[in-house]
Amino acid sequence: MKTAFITGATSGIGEAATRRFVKEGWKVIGTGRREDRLDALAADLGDAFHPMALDMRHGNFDEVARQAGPVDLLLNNAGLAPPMSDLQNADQAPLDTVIDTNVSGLVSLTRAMLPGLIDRKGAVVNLSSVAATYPYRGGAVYAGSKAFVRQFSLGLRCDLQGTGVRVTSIEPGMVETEFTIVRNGGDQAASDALYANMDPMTADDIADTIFWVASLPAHLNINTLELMPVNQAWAGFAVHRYA
Ligand code: NDP
Ligand code: 8X3
Repeated sequence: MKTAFITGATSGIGEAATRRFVKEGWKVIGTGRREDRLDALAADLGDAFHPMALDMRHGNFDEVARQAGPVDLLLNNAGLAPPMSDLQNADQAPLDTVIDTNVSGLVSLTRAMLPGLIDRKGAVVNLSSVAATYPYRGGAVYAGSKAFVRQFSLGLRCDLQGTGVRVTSIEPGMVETEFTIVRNGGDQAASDALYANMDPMTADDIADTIFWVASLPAHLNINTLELMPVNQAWAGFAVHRYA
């Protein structure tokens, strides 16, 4: 039986991927901070699901890797965005949370899991974002964290050449999950407004894509994969005009 280690299994894309991989006969070790959600998943999914409470900001990642054992897939999905704000008006603490989670935790966990992934000739799938490539106002730290994830993924491919381990950066646009609720401090209405009347992608859309990437033949590596809802595209350049 193949094993996937999925961070952020308590919600959104990570939960959908957990359900998809279990349905396909994989064992899934799923992490997150909300233990009640991990317990609910365990009750629902049975023996194939192994919950592991983990805060990406301060995990003992060597111990996590020891407990997990070798895995066939590391899905680095846990992540979040700080409230939208120009940096000159932003509080520091939410920015630190994002960098510690999206960047530092992801690197530390990946480093610790690599020996087991090399043993299994497994795959690393990292959740980046279209924000890595297309900046927007108020999102500099989030975009920067996701640009790190993208470039880290490409660099990791170089380091792992010859090991058989594959690395993919998945870069979605708008997916309706708890992402925007979290970004807006729990404001469900703000999330509803963002995704209204535009058919956002679903967590299942991204889970299907991740499963497809993980199921490709061992000689084939998807380097980066960018997805958007049809109704999302790019804005033009912003031009400031003086009075
Ligand atoms: P959700 O908010 O629904 O899920 C985020 C997950 O990350 C939760 O399971 C949460 O678990 C976990 N998480 C957050 N912070 C931490 C932490 N410090 N330690 C451990 N786990 C943490 O959002 P999505 O499913 O949408 O997001 C998943 C990934 O996809 C993120 O990396 C996001 O940046 C990325 N993404 C999302 C897009 C979107 O439009 N939704 C688009 C592009 C990329 P818990 O709170 O229990 O710890
Ligand atoms: C978030 C994607 O398009 O909502 O990673 O900014 S988007």
